[in-house]
Amino acid sequence: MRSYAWFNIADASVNREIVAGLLSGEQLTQGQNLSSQIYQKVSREVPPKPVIQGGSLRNILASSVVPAAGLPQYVPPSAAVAAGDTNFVSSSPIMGRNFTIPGLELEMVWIPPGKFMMGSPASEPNRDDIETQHEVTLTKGFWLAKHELTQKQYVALMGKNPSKFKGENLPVELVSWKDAVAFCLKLGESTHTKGKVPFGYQYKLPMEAQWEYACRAGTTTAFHFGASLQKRQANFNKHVNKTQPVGSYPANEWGLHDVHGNVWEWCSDWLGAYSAASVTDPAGPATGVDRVIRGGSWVGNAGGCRSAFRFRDDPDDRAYGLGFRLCLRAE
Ligand SMILES: [Ca+2]
Repeated sequence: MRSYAWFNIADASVNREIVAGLLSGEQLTQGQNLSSQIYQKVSREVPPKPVIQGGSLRNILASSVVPAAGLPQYVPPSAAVAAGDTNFVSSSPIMGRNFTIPGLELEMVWIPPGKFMMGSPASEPNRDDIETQHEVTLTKGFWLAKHELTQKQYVALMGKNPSKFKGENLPVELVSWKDAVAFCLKLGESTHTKGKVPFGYQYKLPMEAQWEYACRAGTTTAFHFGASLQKRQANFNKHVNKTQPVGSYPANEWGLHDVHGNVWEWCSDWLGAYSAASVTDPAGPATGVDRVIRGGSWVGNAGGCRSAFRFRDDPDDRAYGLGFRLCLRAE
């Protein structure tokens, strides 16, 4: 094991060596932690190794697929499986690493624990009163799908396609909250995933706070892109008048696509009022009438795509601008 002094996050060449050591299983000492922001910066230059041992990468976000000198080429799980590598561990979730759910080719992005300001400031244009800004701490990392769930993935597990706009890589829509929850439960019982998740973790819809935290990806502006939303950045406002294949627009800083627009995304929470006080791991009210939906859609305007914007729907309702994004998270 090597010790590392604290390092300057602006100097990626220094960090490259440190992260390369970490990826080889070495540990930070002296109680140091590599923050997600630092790792985000470095991980763009240093790819994760396809196989790691132990938990030394916990709380580190591994998202890069860019090769760097002296390190193994990152191999997508699907390619490794195709090459006969049945021990490819990235097909199972390891904390701190992205992984792909085999069978569905569903890419899951590790979201590190952290703290952020949920809601919108009073100065934000088009804000609603129910967006009271408050500090949220998320104590546990989780995985959120890189994309909205596609029709191909939904059909592979559920055997039917309810969507209005048909296409394998279009987001599934016309799914109720109960349909989305049923998908998560069934996935958790499938041979691809059963017994392969960290203790206490389950496939679920994201909590509203997790959704906004991941959508913001460290930003504080109305959109993760900045103060405004352009039609080249997201599918909204009927610019193309239908859903688009997932990933057609640029990702946010944490690698998530279409958190603004395309289809609304069900969250697990009942809609309720925010507290102005700081909260930890908020799961929403115990009871309610409508479930939270987030992120706007191809139909709606930019204001409804804001990171803080909260919308709602009856858990039995279905709409052709409403789908969901899979989450693997603790209770
Ligand atoms: Ca969306």
